[in-house]
Amino acid sequence: METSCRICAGPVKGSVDLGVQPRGNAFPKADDLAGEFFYRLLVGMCDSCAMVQLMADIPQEVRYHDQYPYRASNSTVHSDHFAGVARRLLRTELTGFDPFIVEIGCNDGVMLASIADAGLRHLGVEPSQEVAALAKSKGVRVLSSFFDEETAGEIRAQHGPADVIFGANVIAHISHLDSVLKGAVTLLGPNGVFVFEEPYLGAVVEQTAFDLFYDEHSFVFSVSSIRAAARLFGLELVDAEPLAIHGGSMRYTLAKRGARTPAPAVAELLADERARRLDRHATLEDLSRRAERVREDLTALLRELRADGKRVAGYGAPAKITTVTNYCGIGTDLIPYVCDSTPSKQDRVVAGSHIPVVPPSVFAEDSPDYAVLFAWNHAKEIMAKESGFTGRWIVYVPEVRIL
Ligand code: JHZ
Ligand code: ZN
Repeated sequence: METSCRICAGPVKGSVDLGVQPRGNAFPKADDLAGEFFYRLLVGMCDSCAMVQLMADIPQEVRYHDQYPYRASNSTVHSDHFAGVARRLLRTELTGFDPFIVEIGCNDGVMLASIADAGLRHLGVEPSQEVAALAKSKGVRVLSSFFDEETAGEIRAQHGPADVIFGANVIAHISHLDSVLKGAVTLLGPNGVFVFEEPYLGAVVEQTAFDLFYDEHSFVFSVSSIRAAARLFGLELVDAEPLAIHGGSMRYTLAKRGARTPAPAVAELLADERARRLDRHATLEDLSRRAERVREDLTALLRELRADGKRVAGYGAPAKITTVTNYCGIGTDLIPYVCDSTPSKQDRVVAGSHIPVVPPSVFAEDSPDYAVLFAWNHAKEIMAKESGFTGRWIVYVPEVRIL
C-alpha cells in the first residue's frame, strides 16, 4: 500500500503492519462494545522527507473528545519533568516585557500551572473538556479548540504575538502538521520559538518499542524529518535535545528562518541519525521483524505460564497496551486484568482485547505470580511503588524478559 506524505506529498510505503487495531485510548465500557472502531495500523516512511507516519488518518474529533482519558500528571516523574520545563522557559525564553506563551494540548495543566503561578500571560489550547476543566482548576487559561493556522491567527489577533509555543506529546498527534507549522509562523513574534517534545523515532527503533504506534501518533518524528518539515513552512530547526521521558523523546526548538543560529546539537544528531539509517525503509522493516519476534516470545511465555497454572496480571494501561495486546492477540485468557491508577480508565476495558482495567488496590490484594509491565516507561517509579510485590515482572521492551 502507498499513500502520499502529509508534509511534502512524497510517496509513503507501508513498512510496519501491526494489524487491525482499535483506538489506543478508547477504553470502552464493558457493556458498550458494539460500536468499537477498528482500522489497519500500517506505518510507513516518506521517500522524500523521511517522515514516519501512519497510513490511516483517524479524525481528530474522534480521538480528542471530551472524555479523553489520558492525564499528563499521571506520574510524579512526569509532573516534575513539566514543572522543570516551565522553570526553564521562565528562565530562558520568557524574560522579556510581558511575555506570552501558548501551549497546544495543555491537557490537565501539568506544565502551564507553573506558568500561571508565576503570573505570566499564557493560553492553553485544549479541545478535550475533562482535561481542560482540570487545567482551569489550577488557574490555567484555556481555549477549547484544536490548533491550526486559523486558530493561530485568532489568538494573535486577540493576544498579540507569542514568545513561545509549546507542545508535549501532542504535535506528533496532529495529522494537519502543515497547518500547525504555518500557524506557528503566524503566531510567533520575530524571535519567538516553537518548542515541542515527542517520542523519538531513534528510541522506538532502538528499543523495538512498536507499541508507540497507535492512532494518536500520526507521526513519529526524527531530527531529520522535523528539519525538513520546518524548512517547507518557513521555520528552522535551531535545537534538538534527547529526553528520557516516554521511553525516549526528543525536544525540538523551531524558530523563524534566519532568526537564530542552530545549536551544534542539530548537526550532531543529524549525523547520528544518518549513521543509524533512521531515514531508511529498511530500518522500519527490521523493526517490524523484531516486533514479530516480541509477539512470538510474549505469547509463548504467557501460554506457558497459563499451562503451569500461574496467575498473571497486567500493570499499567497506557495507550501502548492497546497496540501490544491487539497485535499479539492477548486477551483475558492470558491476562485477566490490568491495574491502572487513572480513575478515568478504571471500570473500563482495553479496546479490542477487552482486558478489564482495575484500580491498583485489586492488584495488591490479588498479588499475582507475574505482572506484565505495560507502562514500561514508568518502570522505576512503579517498581519503587510496588516494592512489596512478591511476584515477578515481565517486560517486553526491548525484548521479552522476566525480571
Ligand atoms: P503513559 C501517553 O501515552 C499519551 P501512554 C499520549 N497519547 C502520548 O502521546 C504518549 O504518552 C507519548 C499508569 N500508571 O504515561 C498511568 C499507573 O497505573 O506511559 C497511565 O495510564 N501507576 C498523549 O498512555 C499509564 O500507567 C503508576 O505508578 O502510553 C502510563 O501511561 C504510573 C507511574 C503510571 O502514556
Ligand atoms: Zn514527506
